[in-house]
Amino acid sequence: MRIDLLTLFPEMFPPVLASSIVGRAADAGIADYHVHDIRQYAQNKHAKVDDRPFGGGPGMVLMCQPVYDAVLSVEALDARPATRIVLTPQGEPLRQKRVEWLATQERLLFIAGHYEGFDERVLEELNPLELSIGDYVLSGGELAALVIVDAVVRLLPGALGHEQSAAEDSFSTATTKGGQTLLDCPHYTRPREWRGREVPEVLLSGDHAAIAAWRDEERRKRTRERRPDLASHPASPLAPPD
Ligand code: 6GU
Repeated sequence: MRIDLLTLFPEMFPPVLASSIVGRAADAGIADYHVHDIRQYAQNKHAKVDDRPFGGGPGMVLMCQPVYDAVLSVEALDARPATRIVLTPQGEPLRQKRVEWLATQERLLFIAGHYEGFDERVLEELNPLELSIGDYVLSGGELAALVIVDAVVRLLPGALGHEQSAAEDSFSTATTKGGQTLLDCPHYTRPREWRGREVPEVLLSGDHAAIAAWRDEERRKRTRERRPDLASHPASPLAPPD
């Protein structure tokens, strides 16, 4: 998968993209990342990319021209069509289903804005998928783009050492089979006792059926207690009967 990232703060990306699973995926040739500075596409001599909002108000608005020229120039660097993604708190709230769909695309192009946002007309012209990573406000789309890159790249074949874990974690396809969504169960490792706290006995029993049943019950209990919104989803096994 090719991933292009357009930003006014290119220095935010390399350390994250070189680390952990996303870094290993790049080393393995599973993903390649290309970071581009939108300011390089400014046409005025001060490399100005933002301006005051028509109608007044606080903050600055990202101008159409540098964003549009950056997208078209970057897209021309590779023949594969890009799925365009704009990061904005006004976007579709990101969920694992969308992450799974993004992982099927051959090329993703992220456009991160800062200031008060984009001129609406460049969004109309580019018609990107608009995504939000949650109901809180970030200073810019960069961290949101990195969150999405991480969530997508770990799903690419070969990106995780052990292919089972992507299918078993919270919100994965496996945990949502039949439309069910459950949180993950608690995990333990050595020592068997720590500060007086014991590992649940069943996990030491070697009884694989009993362990699976315990984990399933813990997941249901946690979901009910911590995320009643998931538990009450119509497709949830925790939802009350109709
Ligand atoms: Cl995608 N961008 C910004 N600026 N803030 C956010 C966000 C995105 N998602 C949640 N908050």
